Amino acid sequence: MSTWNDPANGFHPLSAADYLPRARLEEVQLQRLRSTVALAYARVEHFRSRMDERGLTPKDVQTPADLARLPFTVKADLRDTYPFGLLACPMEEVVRLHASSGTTGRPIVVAYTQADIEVWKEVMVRAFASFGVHRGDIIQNAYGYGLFTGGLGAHYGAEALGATVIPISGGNTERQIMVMQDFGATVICCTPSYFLHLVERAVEEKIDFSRMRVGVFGAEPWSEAMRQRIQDDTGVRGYDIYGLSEIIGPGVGAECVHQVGLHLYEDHFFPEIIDPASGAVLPDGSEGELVLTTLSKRAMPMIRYRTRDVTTLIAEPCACGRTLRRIKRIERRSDDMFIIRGVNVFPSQVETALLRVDGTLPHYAIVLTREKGLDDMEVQVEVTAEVFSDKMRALETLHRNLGQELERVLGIRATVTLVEPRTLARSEGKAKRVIDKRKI
Ligand code: DLL
Repeated sequence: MSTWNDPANGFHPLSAADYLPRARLEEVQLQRLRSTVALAYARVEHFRSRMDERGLTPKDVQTPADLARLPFTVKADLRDTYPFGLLACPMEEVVRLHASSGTTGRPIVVAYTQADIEVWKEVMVRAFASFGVHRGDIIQNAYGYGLFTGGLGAHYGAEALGATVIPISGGNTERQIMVMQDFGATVICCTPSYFLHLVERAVEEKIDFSRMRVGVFGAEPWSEAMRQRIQDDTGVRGYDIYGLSEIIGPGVGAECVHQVGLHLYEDHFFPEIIDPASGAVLPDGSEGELVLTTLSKRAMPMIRYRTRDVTTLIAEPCACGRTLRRIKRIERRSDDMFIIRGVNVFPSQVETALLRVDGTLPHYAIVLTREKGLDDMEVQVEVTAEVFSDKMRALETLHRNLGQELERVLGIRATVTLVEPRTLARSEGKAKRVIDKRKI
């Protein structure tokens, strides 16, 4: 069905799956949904026991509406089954592992069979094609390579598209700018905030952006104002790409050239929008939390995964002719996770790190700032009265230990500020830990 790799498609490979009549798409979805539920029930103890508790078997899922009878899966389920408890295939069939932040000290792990990698490649090719990226393009892939899904996800898609990939990974701004110029990159893949930082530096150094056409921006929220700034200042058209490790990585959905919402690859991922408080499924057009069920994943099928990303499903047809429904850009989450330099951070992870170090109190505040496009995170933490009254050396040791522990848990550096006892605000009810001063 998918023709993205058919040479007869010519310069702009487009996938037939993007344009399926809705009725046909829904048939494909239903068939894949039923086999996913059957696979999860047969092979994954966690899903089987959750369904058994409700007296459900895979036969109870006959229509997409029946999906709402199944329990949700949440990040904590991946933590509790760490590392391989949700695998639906023998380990020998797993060809790749990735990981993402958990809510405490441990990451969550995701696994792929070769067939899963093929699906991932396919959706990434479809995303690149919908941005007008093609064979002949030179793609500077500045998403991080490694356990993060961004680097390798974009890489495999870009290669399968037939484009030239520069696997530069994240960071090292000087080198990014040099490569951008000397290799003549026409496309860049990175977080939108990092691109802003690159632009700031490049403008200072009078770098010419005229060869670069397209930016593939995702992994963190960004605004329409930010897109306009990028497009006006550089002439690079910025496209939004969405995804999450638990579902596959980048390529769950992507904009088309009209830039009016992200088309979801509904033949591989089944979306629902729910009320985050009650869990009730909401109709198209309502704002709520996006819940996704994978339709073709084999190593780690995911049933009704609560993404915590808040958006709206748009069913109206798009001018591009794709029949895939769209989601509005994701501006916020229904939990307290924030993203800094592309890394997901939960305040509970910060707390885990702080509590591992003696001499601190569980009172802290996290201040996020953005200077010249570069995000910074400051952790203000109250010290105990004994440490406070003690010698400078004790404070310095504490300061260093906190910095090291935070970096160990989060994988990124933070500025640590020690403050006097009883100086940070206490809140009644749910504590507000994060002070986000980043503008756009
Ligand atoms: O960020 C995958 C990715 C890589 C997407 C590169 C796009 C480009 P995780 O590290 O698991 O995976 O983080 C997933 O990041 O639940 C959202 O909260 C946020 N996020 C991802 N894309 C967007 C976007 C990758 N386009 C979490 N807009 C998700 C807003 C995004 N938030």
